[in-house]
Amino acid sequence: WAQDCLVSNITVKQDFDRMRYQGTWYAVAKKDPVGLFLLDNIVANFKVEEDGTMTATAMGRVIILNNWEICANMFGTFEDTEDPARFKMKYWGAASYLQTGYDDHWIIDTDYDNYAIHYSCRELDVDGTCLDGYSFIFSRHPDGLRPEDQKNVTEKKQEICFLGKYRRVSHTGFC
Ligand code: ODT
Repeated sequence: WAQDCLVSNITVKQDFDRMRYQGTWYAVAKKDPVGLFLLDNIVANFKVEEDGTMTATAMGRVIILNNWEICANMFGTFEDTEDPARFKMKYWGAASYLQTGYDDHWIIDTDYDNYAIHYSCRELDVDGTCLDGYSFIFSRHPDGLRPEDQKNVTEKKQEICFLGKYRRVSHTGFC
């Protein structure tokens, strides 16, 4: 199996179940995009609204303008696509000086109860690989991934061609 790193060849979670994905997820690792935003203490909370739309809130430490360190309150709504694990995420902040955007939001893998691997490519390179993207590794447990999930998560990091590009996300109680 030769890895080509084409974004179009990346596989996602089969039959993704948004109901089971609801609730709190703690970021344990992150591959940053260009111009990173969320630094650490990142916690996301997913919900399925009455009309079936998936939404989420997220908190995280960010540095704004003049080196102000704050805890950002972010909101996102997820637009469905033909694939249940591939969404478009529209996001904005509780305050106007926070980041807004419209990104791909793919669930690469999850077991719903312990771990999840998220992926977003913001900019495709001319050869079809990802020029600028980011990814979060989430855990249901604030203290990190279970040892038995680590091998699978490492394999998925490799499949999305981000292996070695992650940093650990600390939870210090800032947010
Ligand atoms: O932090 C960066 O550098 C990348 C941009 C992050 C966008 C954060 C938007 C959060 C909106 C609320 C949604 C929460 C769900 C998040 C799940 C995965 C990461 C986007």
